[in-house]
Amino acid sequence: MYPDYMAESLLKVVQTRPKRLELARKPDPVYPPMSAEERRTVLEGFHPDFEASARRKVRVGPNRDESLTTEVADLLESHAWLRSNQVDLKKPDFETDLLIIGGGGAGCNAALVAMKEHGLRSIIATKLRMGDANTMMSQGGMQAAVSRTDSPTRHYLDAIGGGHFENKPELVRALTEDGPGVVKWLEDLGVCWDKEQDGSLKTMHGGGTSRKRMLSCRDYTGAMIMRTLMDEVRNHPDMIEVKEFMPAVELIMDDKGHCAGAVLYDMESEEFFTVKAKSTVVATGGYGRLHIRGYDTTNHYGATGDGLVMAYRAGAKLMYMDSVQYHPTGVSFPEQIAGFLVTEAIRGAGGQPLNKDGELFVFPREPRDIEASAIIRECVQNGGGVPTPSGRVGVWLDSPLIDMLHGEGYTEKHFPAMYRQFIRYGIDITKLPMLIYPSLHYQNGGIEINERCETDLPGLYVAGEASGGLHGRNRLMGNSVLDYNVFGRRAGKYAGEYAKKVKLGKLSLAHLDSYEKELADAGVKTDLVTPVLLPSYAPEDVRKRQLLRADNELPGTSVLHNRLHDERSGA
Ligand code: MEZ
Repeated sequence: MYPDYMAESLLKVVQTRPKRLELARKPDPVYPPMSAEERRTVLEGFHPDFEASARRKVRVGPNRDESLTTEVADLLESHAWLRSNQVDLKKPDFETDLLIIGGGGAGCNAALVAMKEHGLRSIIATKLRMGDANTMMSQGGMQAAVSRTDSPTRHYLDAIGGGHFENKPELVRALTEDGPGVVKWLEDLGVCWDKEQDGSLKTMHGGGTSRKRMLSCRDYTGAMIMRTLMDEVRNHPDMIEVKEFMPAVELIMDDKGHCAGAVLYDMESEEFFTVKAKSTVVATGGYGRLHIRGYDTTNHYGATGDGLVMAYRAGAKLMYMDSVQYHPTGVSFPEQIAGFLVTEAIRGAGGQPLNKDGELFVFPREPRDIEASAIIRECVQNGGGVPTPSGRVGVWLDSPLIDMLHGEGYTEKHFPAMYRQFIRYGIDITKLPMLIYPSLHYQNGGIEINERCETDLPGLYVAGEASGGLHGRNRLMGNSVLDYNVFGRRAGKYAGEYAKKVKLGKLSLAHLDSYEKELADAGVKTDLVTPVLLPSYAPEDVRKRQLLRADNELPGTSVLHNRLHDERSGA
């Protein structure tokens, strides 16, 4: 339930509703969409990427001297868990055709296609359980041009416009042209898309879409897709081996510069294991749990940008790592679920963002970066936000309008996840608005790929949120769900083709030593050891005690014991 002091503001929402409802029933926009100039002004003034300390130059690696998001630069200027002499690469613990790092949607798609198209075996190594991924958490839908009034070309133009015309065109072309085929692939595997009475696919609008293009499974779209892909992977244990709680901590190269697998860390036994693979797919997702600029996040617990740092140390170039997506509508209250996603489909269905006086202050379906910036401006500059008991702030998202527009019961039927998320805390979103604020949602950039998911490093493929270039500096809703399916499948196809012909040389971790040297030469001084693996939510005083316990070693080295090395070196 909302605290009593919010009652006055809630009353204003009720008072302004009849007028807003009348407007929403007309074909015209409920609020004037911004001009290009207005968009630029709000972005530069209020998007967190434009804050003075949001970016800094990275001092090492393939993107040296480029301005990156500060937290990403910190992540890249960090020590590895391992040095080359700590692991014996002569006798790898496991060998496979494809090593797939990450057990979300992209990774599962890659393994399935490598098996179905090439008859190849994969190991999926994942930090938590298979499906513990942002894939599982996406709600509102997947874009694909399937309706009679739509086409891949229109989808292409929307995606490029949303990305401020900076997207890599060949990637957008692959995304939009493969879209309809992905819808069929998923349906054939068992995904139950929402349908109209006549059996055709139901489509909705999302921010920045010129046609209704959002396919959904109510607001459990990601859960439905992930469950289906996982079932299919589990159906083939002879071809796809899943190693859970075994994150990769470093890529292995060969002496010819090919990527040749990875070192895994068994979180239960605390041992390192080596995997030799003909090709390697990084599908580790994004970095929401880095809590960039202190923002809450919609992301799952494991989203710590592990693939970025491993690939970067090995020499892969990153793209657009100065750009972060804040979802306009994360939960601001109840604070137990602060940052959780409130799907954009709520605005697609007619939900309106309102200030503390119940007034609309932005067109509800501006592209994400614009919408988020307008909400921040309303709270920070205009004083239009509603404070929460613990010092957060938010604006209302008027959800009761949805049933008024579409008929009683619509919200509970089409947004069951959202309804449950709030009713647990005594807030019935069919009767009361939600209090929301932007929440860190997506890594717009990532490891640079081409349309075959290839990186600068032969044998290293990347798919899904870990990759960069597709979305430019702003992704539209539903394009990430399509992204991990399209490029997960492509990674399986092209990494498979490569695996069939490559001849690997001698395995090596020499790049780790070179990177350490580069850090020293650049004068970088840091305690940070990465990949982060699990984010720490311990407060400062607890952290200090943890450091003392570690006997002043680098934080984390006491946690990760290199038993493999100890055993092999007889220590
Ligand atoms: O693409 C997304 O980020 C998505 C589907 C999120 C949402 O608002 O539901």
